[in-house]
Amino acid sequence: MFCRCPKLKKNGAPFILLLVFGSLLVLLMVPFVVFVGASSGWSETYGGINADGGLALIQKSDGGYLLAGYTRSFGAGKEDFWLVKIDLSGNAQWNCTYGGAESDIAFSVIETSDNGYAVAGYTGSFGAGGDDFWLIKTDSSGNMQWNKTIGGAGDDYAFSLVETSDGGYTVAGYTRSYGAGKDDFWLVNTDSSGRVEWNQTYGGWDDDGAISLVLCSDGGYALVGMTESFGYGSDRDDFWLVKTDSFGNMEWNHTYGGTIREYGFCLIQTSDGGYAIAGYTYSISAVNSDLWLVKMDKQGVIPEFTLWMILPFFLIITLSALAAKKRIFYHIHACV
Ligand SMILES: [Ca+2]
Ligand SMILES: [Ca+2]
Ligand SMILES: [Ca+2]
Ligand SMILES: [Ca+2]
Repeated sequence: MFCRCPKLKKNGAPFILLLVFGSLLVLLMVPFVVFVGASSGWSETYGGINADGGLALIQKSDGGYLLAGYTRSFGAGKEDFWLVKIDLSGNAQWNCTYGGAESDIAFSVIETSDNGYAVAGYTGSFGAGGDDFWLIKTDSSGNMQWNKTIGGAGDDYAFSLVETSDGGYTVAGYTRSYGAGKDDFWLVNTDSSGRVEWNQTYGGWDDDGAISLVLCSDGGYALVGMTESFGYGSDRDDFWLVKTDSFGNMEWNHTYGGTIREYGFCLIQTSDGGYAIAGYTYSISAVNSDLWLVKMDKQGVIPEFTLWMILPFFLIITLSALAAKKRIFYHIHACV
């Protein structure tokens, strides 16, 4: 089955036991229910007997939530894309699976301007060979309106997507089918029906993988991930930030990292027009890896500790030294 929207069932227990213990619990927990009802917190699990996971979460304009990820419990085989719509109290309102016999995993979801959803990830069930980008468009109830595979003979993985101002979509990830060698950043733009309008690869001879994509305030794009082609090179992965214009032409790029491994996973454009990247670092950590947050300016530059910053301290120290020397001179002169 290609697309299913089954009803989620709670894991079963004998009805009588549930009735007895349920009644006792209700009596015992009345004070707690009143307390919990007054707060806005809750926790819920969603899934079946096999492995199921959430990889993306958005809050909807109506205040509910949409989870995207994968399910091995439901669907057509191995992992399938899984969307779960949740109300404000954590109740699953509907869920849909999308996929075929092989592994299909959703990494990113957005609510679209028509109140539907666009989902990006990869599919091993369909496409041109290996894994391919898989872009799915649904209505507001999760019913699939169209889907597109994008890729070549190698493995191609989509991790992030945005809706463009003309109602199209731009998807980022990495490709082994095209580019300069091994994995390359891959940025693909489509029209509102998922037809590819342009695509660009960025990378060198070694592995380069984009994870996060931002539609920038100037209409261009910023992508972040890791590179082994640039920076410290092979087996010493660095954060790699690539800035492009609105057609994916690279404007500038920067690597950030040290002599060991750094992976950049999350990217935002900050309110001052700069960028911030979160990921992890082995080079600049106490033990093992540390979370690493890097803030840079509009050109991707981390401001250095420049001379003008230390100039006031230098002047204060010099003047203090001169004043001290003068006091000593007067002291010696007075003693003679
Ligand atoms: Ca599948
Ligand atoms: Ca492929
Ligand atoms: Ca490469
Ligand atoms: Ca590194």
